[in-house]
Amino acid sequence: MVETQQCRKIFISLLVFCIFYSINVLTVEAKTHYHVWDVKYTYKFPDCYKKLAITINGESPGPTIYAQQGDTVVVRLTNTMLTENVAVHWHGIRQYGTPWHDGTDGVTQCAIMPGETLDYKFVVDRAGTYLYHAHYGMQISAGLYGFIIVKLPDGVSEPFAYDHDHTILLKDWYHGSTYEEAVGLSSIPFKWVGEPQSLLINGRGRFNCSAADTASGVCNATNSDCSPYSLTVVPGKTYRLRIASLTSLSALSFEIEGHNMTVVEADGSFVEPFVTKNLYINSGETYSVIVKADQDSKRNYWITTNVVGRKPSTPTGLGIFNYYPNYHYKYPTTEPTTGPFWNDTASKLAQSRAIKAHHDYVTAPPPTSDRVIVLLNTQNLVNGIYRWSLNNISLSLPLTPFLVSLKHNFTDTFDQNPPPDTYDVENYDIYSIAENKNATSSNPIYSIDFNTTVDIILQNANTMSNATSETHPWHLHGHDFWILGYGDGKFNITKDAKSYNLANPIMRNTVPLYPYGWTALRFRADNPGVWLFHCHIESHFYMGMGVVFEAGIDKVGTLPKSIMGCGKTKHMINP
Ligand SMILES: *[C@@H]1O[C@H](CO)[C@@H](O)[C@H](O)[C@H]1NC(C)=O
Ligand SMILES: *[C@@H]1O[C@H](CO)[C@@H](O)[C@H](O)[C@H]1NC(C)=O
Ligand SMILES: *[C@@H]1O[C@H](CO)[C@@H](O)[C@H](O)[C@H]1NC(C)=O
Ligand SMILES: *[C@@H]1O[C@H](CO)[C@@H](O)[C@H](O)[C@H]1NC(C)=O
Ligand SMILES: *[C@@H]1O[C@H](CO)[C@@H](O)[C@H](O)[C@H]1NC(C)=O
Ligand SMILES: *[C@@H]1O[C@H](CO)[C@@H](O)[C@H](O)[C@H]1NC(C)=O
Ligand SMILES: *[C@@H]1O[C@H](CO)[C@@H](O)[C@H](O)[C@H]1NC(C)=O
Ligand SMILES: *[C@@H]1O[C@H](CO)[C@@H](O)[C@H](O)[C@H]1NC(C)=O
Ligand SMILES: *[C@@H]1O[C@H](CO)[C@@H](O)[C@H](O)[C@H]1NC(C)=O
Ligand SMILES: *[C@@H]1O[C@H](CO)[C@@H](O)[C@H](O)[C@H]1NC(C)=O
Ligand SMILES: [Cu+2]
Repeated sequence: MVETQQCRKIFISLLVFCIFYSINVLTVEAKTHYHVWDVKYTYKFPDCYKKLAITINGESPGPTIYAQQGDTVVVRLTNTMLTENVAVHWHGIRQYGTPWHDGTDGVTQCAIMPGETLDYKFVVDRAGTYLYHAHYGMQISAGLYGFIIVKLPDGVSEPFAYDHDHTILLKDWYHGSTYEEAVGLSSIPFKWVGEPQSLLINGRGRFNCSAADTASGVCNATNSDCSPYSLTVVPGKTYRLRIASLTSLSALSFEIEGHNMTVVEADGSFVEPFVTKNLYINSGETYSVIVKADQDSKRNYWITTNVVGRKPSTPTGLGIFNYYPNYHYKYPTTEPTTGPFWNDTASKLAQSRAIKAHHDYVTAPPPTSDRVIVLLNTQNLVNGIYRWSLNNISLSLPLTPFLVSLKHNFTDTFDQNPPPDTYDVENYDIYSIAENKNATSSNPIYSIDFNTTVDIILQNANTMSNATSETHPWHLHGHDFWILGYGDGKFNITKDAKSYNLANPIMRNTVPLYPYGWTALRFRADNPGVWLFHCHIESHFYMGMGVVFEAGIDKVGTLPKSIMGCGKTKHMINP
């Protein structure tokens, strides 16, 4: 009875919603795509091991959003989790004109509370391969993630040819709860999340169930959730594979046994094509590669993904590259490929450097910048808690979202002292154990003059453990940046700025910072709003590894009330 009433209620609201938006559609040329999402916890067996996953309409990964350049996407998201907020970020979508729908808890909105609904609405202004994922707590780890695929306008084609287009989403998977992980990270003594139990390819992996777990039903090797991902190919055909990673921690290498791939797209930009045996991919990055089904078609081949950058203790993630008409679950008789050495930073750096803008699609960066911000990445202790900091400041999100505070001139909701543009470059030894253990946990912002050009130098250093420096994939909201260069050791502006690639740098939204190295970026602050720039390793961001940029706040339109309701915005919504 209760169920029937609920169904009717949902159906009626859906109908009203569709009619309402259909009227809107008639007045514009571009299409509008409506999605109705129910976000809730569901028992899943992605690697055969039972886990409560956050699902969208029952699925993890969630449904792929398809659209064409210039279209509008509307997602009506209802939070059906009983005790947990949620916010969803549209990763790679710049949100021109709709900075309030970037989906970043504490930065651009108040999180959606249990039982509440929010309509996200934004234009996908550029073709390419993008993502969506939770941006609240550590919910990516719990499985709230998926693809956004934006096609080119009719009659326009890519600078490469293919017969078929497929998506491959990579994920590391933990059996523990995200609550336990989050509490461990902020406890004394510190408890690290550790290496993941499995690697998933399109949400599917395989954990080696123990007899006891099988007997108790916690692990079930015959559950259909964990049947392997199998990509069926027709001999002689050419495939575009859109490969993306939304790992919580792991950097990965991806390969298809016996097949090379040609890299052609990165984060929505066309790449000057290059051939490789394996693709390195960090959390938050997307690529398109071209693969030809041109090998012996009497057998199948392994699709494999491995942890790189950290000493792995996670088994290889496996899928099947299936030549038609072989049985799609026929395992190759060969040993799965093991990928490159996990510690081969030189080959990762070489591949990063090989990624340049396609010669017909170069967008030249401004030749100089108006401001240089150098961000020293360190691990610190704040009141005895392990944190990550940038120039001694570890980001703690405010109760009131920055966007609302800035638009409404609140000065008591976040730290008003501007954060430093650099660190003590002369005296800081990036190779020794971090000494400035006592960093500050705070939430100041970098205010950028609208439409000026900013260089960001990410400077890596030793962590609080001896002889250790980690890889951090940095992601910028609201913009693409030009990648001007990567280097080893300490960045020296007089020397290293001379080696910048200003001729054909790729534009991306995510870039790795390698151990003991630096990465230089340039972007134009031409998107009015407040934008997060952060390490895409979920636990690192949770531990404060991010900064916030503001530009052109006076050009931001009236904020919708739907993003309010928390902190000082409570009084701003009418009951
Ligand atoms: C799975 O675990 C069992 C022990 O529980 C071990 O004997 C076996 O070799 C493992 N299989 C694989 C493929 O790792
Ligand atoms: C394992 O999963 C299969 C398929 O879903 C199901 O039929 C079977 O009952 C499950 N086994 C256990 C022990 O739960
Ligand atoms: C892959 O590329 C390498 C280097 O270009 C080449 O030596 C190798 O033969 C290629 N392999 C296949 C299967 O095409
Ligand atoms: C990588 O680690 C292996 C051992 O796992 C070691 O033999 C090798 O020297 C290391 N390579 C580099 C480049 O550090
Ligand atoms: C905030 O301050 C700016 C500049 O002083 C002013 O133009 C604007 O009207 C103020 N906004 C509000 C909501 O008070
Ligand atoms: C960071 O803290 C250290 C140690 O307290 C200090 O020497 C250094 O000047 C600080 N750096 C910045 C950018 O504030
Ligand atoms: C840490 O720094 C804060 C100010 O940032 C200061 O109040 C506190 O006393 C320092 N603690 C230690 C142990 O140095
Ligand atoms: C930003 O500056 C560039 C170069 O001066 C100019 O072409 C562009 O129109 C400006 N954009 C905005 C939004 O003001
Ligand atoms: C730190 O590691 C280096 C290289 O492994 C080693 O030579 C040195 O003795 C270590 N120092 C400490 C304090 O453990
Ligand atoms: C930076 O490079 C310049 C030019 O190579 C050199 O003169 C200077 O000493 C370097 N600075 C540092 C701090 O290494
Ligand atoms: Cu990081």
